[in-house]
Amino acid sequence: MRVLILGADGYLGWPTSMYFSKKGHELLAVDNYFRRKAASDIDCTSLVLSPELGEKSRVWQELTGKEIKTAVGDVTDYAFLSKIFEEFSPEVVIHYAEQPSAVYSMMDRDKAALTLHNNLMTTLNVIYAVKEFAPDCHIVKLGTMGEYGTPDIDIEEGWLDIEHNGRSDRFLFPRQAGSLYHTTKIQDTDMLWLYVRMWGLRVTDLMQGPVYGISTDETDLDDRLLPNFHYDEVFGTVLNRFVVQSVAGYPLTVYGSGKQTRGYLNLRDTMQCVYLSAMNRASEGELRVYNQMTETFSVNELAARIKAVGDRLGYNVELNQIENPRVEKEDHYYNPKYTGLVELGLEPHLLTDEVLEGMFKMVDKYKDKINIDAIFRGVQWK
Ligand code: USQ
Repeated sequence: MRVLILGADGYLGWPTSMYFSKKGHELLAVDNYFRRKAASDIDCTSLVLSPELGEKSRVWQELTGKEIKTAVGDVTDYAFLSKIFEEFSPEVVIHYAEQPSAVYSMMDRDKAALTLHNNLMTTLNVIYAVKEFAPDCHIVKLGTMGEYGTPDIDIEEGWLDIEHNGRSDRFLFPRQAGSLYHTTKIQDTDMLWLYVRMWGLRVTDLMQGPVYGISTDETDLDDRLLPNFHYDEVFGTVLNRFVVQSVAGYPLTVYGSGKQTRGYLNLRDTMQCVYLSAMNRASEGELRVYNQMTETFSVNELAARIKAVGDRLGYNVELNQIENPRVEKEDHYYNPKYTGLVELGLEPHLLTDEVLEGMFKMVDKYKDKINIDAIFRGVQWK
């Protein structure tokens, strides 16, 4: 398949590019290095600063003999994206080209505006480019479990059948986001659903929970192939942060009561989920939604698991319950369904002690690069 990956320099984008390439697909990996620049502007660069796309692709080819074509440019620039679609004619586009941090989107008005503009314009441009240049192309879009929020009812996989005054219909599951970033993902979904109905597009929307992990089979080949891995307050996800904090001897930053529960998944499973979605195309005129996660944990459960493994490895992990800088429910019901991707063939890599040990080992190699000041700055959401 001709596979176009947008946002290919990111934590998920680069490992995904290698995953598809290894399986023999023709890849075009695109990025504008937004996250590298944004992170460096606020002094929180990745733990491992991987080479830029062209160099990573050269290393990949040297080690595997496989080619990943690359292009540097901004997906909000429709002329740039049109040219990419016209020349490459993708059969599937994996759309990761978004500002991915909830915290970043809540820092100030400029970052809120950038998040809104970037995320909505990239999605709109992908939709138009597909219609204009590759109408049969399947759009695989990364959404987030955070679109649903934490409602007091079970979370279905994308859709809800509602009976009202004796009649019934099927609607997108009610959404209520916890940040402006999460709101842009809801708006993306609404936009995709509109154009699925208008133009018969094929779309898969993946509602992903927080991802953890640093390596995949492909990154294991050479450290220059490692993904951009963030542990700072703005761009790092909680489990990755806790492992880095443990290695740095920084007490784990448990926000509020620590009872906040989310659906997590291993980086390796993101690869599988995206791949399975691409190989099993949505039908014409279908918006298919999967909840992309493999198990649920509260923050306290994660902290306890990491402390147990860290202490056994000799790190003497401490916990610090701090006032929650975010506005979120701390004690809530959480019961999402997530069977769709398993039905497609997902074989989950669950969070075992062995997985955590692997992460500790990897982070320890880069211990000297940890910037303590980036770990917690207390961005207030109020
Ligand atoms: N948390 C802590 N301490 C920390 C960091 C986070 O207690 O040091 C808590 C948060 O308050 C939250 C939970 O851990 O309750 C998860 O936070 P997170 O930073 O790992 O995840 P979040 O900000 O929600 O965003 C991440 C990704 C985003 C993705 C989302 C999935 O950055 O791209 O969409 O996870 S979800 O959380 O399901 O919305």
